[in-house]
Amino acid sequence: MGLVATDYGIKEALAQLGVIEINDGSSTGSNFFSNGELLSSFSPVDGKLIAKVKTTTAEDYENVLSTASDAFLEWRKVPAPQRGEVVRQFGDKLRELKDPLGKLVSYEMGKSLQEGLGEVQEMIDICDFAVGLSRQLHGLTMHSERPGHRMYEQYHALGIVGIISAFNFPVAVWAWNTALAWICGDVCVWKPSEKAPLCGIACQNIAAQVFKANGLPEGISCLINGDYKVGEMMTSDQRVPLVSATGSIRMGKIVAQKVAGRLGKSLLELGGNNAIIVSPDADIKMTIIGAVFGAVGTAGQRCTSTRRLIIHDSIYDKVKDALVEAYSQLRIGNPLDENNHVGPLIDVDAVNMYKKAIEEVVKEGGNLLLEGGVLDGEGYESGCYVKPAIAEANNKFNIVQHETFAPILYLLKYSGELQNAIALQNGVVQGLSSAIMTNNLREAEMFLSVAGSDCGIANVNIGTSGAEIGGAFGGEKETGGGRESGSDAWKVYMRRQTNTINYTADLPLAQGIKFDL
Ligand code: UN1
Repeated sequence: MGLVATDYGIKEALAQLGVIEINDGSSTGSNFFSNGELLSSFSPVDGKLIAKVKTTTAEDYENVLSTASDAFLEWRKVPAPQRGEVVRQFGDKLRELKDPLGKLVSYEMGKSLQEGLGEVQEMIDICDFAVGLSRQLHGLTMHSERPGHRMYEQYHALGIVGIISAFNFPVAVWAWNTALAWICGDVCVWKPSEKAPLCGIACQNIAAQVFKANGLPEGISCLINGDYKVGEMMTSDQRVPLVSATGSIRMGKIVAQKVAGRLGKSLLELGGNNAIIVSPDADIKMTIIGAVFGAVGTAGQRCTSTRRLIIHDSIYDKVKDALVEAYSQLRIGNPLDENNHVGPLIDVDAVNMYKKAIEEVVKEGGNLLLEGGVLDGEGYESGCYVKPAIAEANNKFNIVQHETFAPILYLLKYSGELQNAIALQNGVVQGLSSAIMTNNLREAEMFLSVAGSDCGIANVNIGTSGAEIGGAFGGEKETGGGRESGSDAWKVYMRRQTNTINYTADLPLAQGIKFDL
């Protein structure tokens, strides 16, 4: 079966993105060395096979690595602001191709078209950020304790950066990594999720065009495909000094141990279990908007999705009723149709996990306010569309402690002081995103203080998802501790060197040591 022709213009989008079908039944694009078994990409939107791509064998991987290594030797010599110029052009290409790429994201992954376009916008934004940064890779200077000496530090390119990304942000997370890594002088080898391989090929093609137009080797950007075994080739490879991995906590623990075992660096963006605290001083209307988007946006498949609402008992019933009412307005269906709010889950496995989580919460004593369920019938043929669920639950429930990548929201009640809500919010192993809805300055500041949220992201009067690229993105505890995207996250993509220069004719030793011959 060939590339699927649908009403949504996917075939045209794939053509615009240079994803082509070749006569052996696979689809390919630029710089694609893979010759392994075919991997099928099905759309959760309509269950149809979109295309097949070849996976990367051990031999292919060796080719990729030597291409990347050669490209690095050239790329690292290009001055950083000129690397920034190339990233600027890459951002411009993304602007040009925003529509087809956003559409492909939506069709291959299942998020709404608006969110697909928003994801491409995140790519564009990180490119702009990286362009500015390419003139700001600053190190510090220090005063030496020795006369006639100068001390300073500089940042050098690290080498090959391995990127393992997840299906839920099939293009943006790659861009957060590559845009920074490229201006830092690194080259990237990317293993996209096996659930969204066409997004990978499309992005690779865009990067390849830009490198080619600048007379630069395409190996600055490399693509490998397949399941976790392909990722393992990078985690155990000494030639890859940094592995940036986004995905589950289970996956992250394996990657971290493998990379640490060879004393490499890893940057981990793992699961979240994000809560919004709703204080008695919350604006209820804002709370409902933030909570609903956080819980059902991307069908609850963001690592920043809102999983728990921690509501003060004095307003609990009011919030609960408003929430149930808001959920009744949600339209579930084809994400390419802009009238719908909630698209499908990524695949039937995800649907099964959603069903299991709902069973679990009931078994543990939870009370379903909206019991969810899988939709069938016209438009729902893929079997991946589910109804968002809400359950009154307890933070101690095993299922509440776990991240289920689905639109299931747990309501938790607190009474008395804000500190009680903060204890619940922090009472999970994950530490990605958190929020408080309050108009009380004391509560807001307390939530942000050292005794407040223990997460990497803590918001006031905003939901848990939808972080901007300008801030460092990532979380604490089992979320993995990594920081990507904005602020000074670039530093992890470089190696720091401390330089001391003696411009005298003497050789005094530090720490006052005398060693006269
Ligand atoms: C993710 O789900 O892996 O903050 C990333 C957000 C997005 C990124 C999410 N900007 O929701």
